[in-house]
Amino acid sequence: MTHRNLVILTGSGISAESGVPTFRAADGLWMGHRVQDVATPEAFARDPALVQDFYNQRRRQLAQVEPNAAHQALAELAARWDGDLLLVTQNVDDLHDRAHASTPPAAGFELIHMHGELLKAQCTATGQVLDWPGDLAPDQPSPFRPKGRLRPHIVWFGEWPLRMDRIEAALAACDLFVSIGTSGAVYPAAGFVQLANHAGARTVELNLEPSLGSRFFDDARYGPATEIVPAFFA
Ligand code: BJW
Repeated sequence: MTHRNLVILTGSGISAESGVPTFRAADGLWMGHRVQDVATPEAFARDPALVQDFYNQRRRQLAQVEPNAAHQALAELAARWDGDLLLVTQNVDDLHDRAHASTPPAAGFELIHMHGELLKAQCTATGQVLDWPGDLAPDQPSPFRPKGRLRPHIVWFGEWPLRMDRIEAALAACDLFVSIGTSGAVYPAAGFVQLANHAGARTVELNLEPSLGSRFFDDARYGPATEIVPAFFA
């Protein structure tokens, strides 16, 4: 069967071989902090210095990593895909963006960062988003009016992921859904496979090991993303 409407979901496993740690490796510890202690609105209210520092450090680390063969394989797929291709990433790094910048995609392509982007900041008063202006102080003033503070442009636990209407519409219309490098532990992304199944799509998991939702997929390939992603889309 020839597929035309493709939705790809990626998680931190696709960036692991670039040197970006996954979330649930090392017991969910991130530079000594439990992710749930820093990635919440409550944590930002309680200890903005800790939260801003956590994200400032992660932004700086991004400068030291590069897209890998899996990001590149998706960029090459997007360049030749003759249909709709929605790439939804849970990752807040910019490795997909960089891969697609060097291999421009065809017209039907769109990339959505559903959990936000490390290289952007958001005004707490207006919700406006701007490019990261450099390390953020705990009470970094926003340039927008009415004046708020700047926070990381990150979807924390309990907050609504971005562009969900667009993502759900694409899932309802897709005929192929491929999930890459995600554990299936965090909703709503973990439920996308069932929405795609409901739409009648073929569903495929590409991961290092079976995810929590592996039983919902029609098919799977297990191994490092830099090997199985280029092979699957060859
Ligand atoms: C490799 C590899 C290699 C490794 N090659 N593979 C329904 C049921 C239960 C709970 C909920 C529910 N609906 C909502 C919730 C609550 C919550 C949630 O899901 N909690 C769970 C913990 C249970 N969800 C939310 O709060 C979300 N919001 C929401 O639902 O809004 C609606 C709402 C609003 C208000 C009230 C109620 C509902 C928001 C979730 C935001 C997620 N944020 C994070 C942190 C971002 C900030 C940051 O980066 O600092 O996003 S959490 C973290 O997990 C991060 C990731 O994007 C996300 C997913 O993780 P991922 O990418 O899957 O990583 P890992 O580490 O888990 O897995 C890596 C995988 O790669 C593994 O399988 C490895 O094997 C594999 N791998 N090396 C290939 N080389």
